[in-house]
Amino acid sequence: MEIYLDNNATTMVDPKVVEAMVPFFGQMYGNPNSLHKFGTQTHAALTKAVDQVYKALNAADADDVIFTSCATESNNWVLKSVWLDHIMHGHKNHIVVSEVEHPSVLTTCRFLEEQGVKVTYLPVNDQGIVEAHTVKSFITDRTALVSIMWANNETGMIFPIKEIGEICREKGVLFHTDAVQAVGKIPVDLQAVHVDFLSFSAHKFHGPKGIGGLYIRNSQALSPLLHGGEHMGGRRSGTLNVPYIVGMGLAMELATQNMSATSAKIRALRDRLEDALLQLPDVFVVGNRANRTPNTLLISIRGVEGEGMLWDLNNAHIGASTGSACASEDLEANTVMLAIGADSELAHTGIRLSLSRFTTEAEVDAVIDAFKKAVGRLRAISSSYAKVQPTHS
Ligand code: C6P
Repeated sequence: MEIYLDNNATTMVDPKVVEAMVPFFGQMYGNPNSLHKFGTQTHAALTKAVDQVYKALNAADADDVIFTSCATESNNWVLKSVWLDHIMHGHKNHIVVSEVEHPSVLTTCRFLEEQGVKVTYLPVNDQGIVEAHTVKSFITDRTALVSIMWANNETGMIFPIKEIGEICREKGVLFHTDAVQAVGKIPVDLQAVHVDFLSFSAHKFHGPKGIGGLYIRNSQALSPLLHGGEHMGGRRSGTLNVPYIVGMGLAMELATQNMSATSAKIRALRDRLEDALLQLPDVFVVGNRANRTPNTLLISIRGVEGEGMLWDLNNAHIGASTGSACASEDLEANTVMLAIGADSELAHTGIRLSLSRFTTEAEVDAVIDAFKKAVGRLRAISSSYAKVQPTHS
């Protein structure tokens, strides 16, 4: 049995989504901007997908949703265009983000710092989230943008987006949220929160890779990142990727319908896994599970190097990760664990287990067994754990 517990890195495309996409590669390949029959066919499919996305997010208007190639593009677009529109050509000079944002936000901020922008990286509390009052205390009259993720990709911890949005509204500061790990996992209702920009990515909710989007409240002005033709009203040029957009529309609809029942099932499996692993000595889970996305668990096992654990799990046909997939080759300590104050040794032991609606109870039980065996084997050869072991033997 092959078991995939790395769904925060990417997900399997739902077979129903694949089926819906296939005709748009072969039979219906027209450019949706063309006026002939080939174009009108795909244009209709595009309109349906826009509808599926804006309804799933409860956006006020379909024109507020723009398709991009991925969330990395959406995040770059917001940060760089706010810099262009409000910092280079305005009187503001400051952006506020959390220190645990995804690299697509943090690396863009480093680039903007090189251009002279002042960036504040907000600290997180021991739960790994930024508190709303912290955001408030760092906003100045020169702050152009606050960008805080809705849910963290490594811990699953959910940030107080509603409160932060209210603070930004009161202060007259633009608010962006990277909702990549929230959309499709927890309710995201754009009329219940004050958010100016929101990024999402289809491959996190059983849609295809290489397609995402940016919600722009009231279609407000934001300079394009890609200049060109009149696609998406000239806001994001480039011929529209119809098969992928069709796939994302359906994937979002499937992920958000019956969400409470689906997430209750995923949560029950995640909690079963977490409870079983917490029986082991010297094991810690980051963040209170009530305020976490239902599918995520970041566990730290004293004395067990994360990479060693991944090796053993991989040999047991289980796919997991030590954290963000885009940082997994550098063998660095888990950055979120360091941010919440874990020592460097512990921060090298983090393992992220992320479930999906396709995860089964049998798979969870097999992971529990494999995990226990791996912990026993790896601790037996761990010199650092040997020092603490007498208290547990
Ligand atoms: N996180 C992870 O293993 P793309 O791939 O560009 O559509 O999404 C980037 C991205 C942006 N924000 C958050 C919060 C994310 O989690 C991701 C992708 C993966 O955690 C791959 S690094």
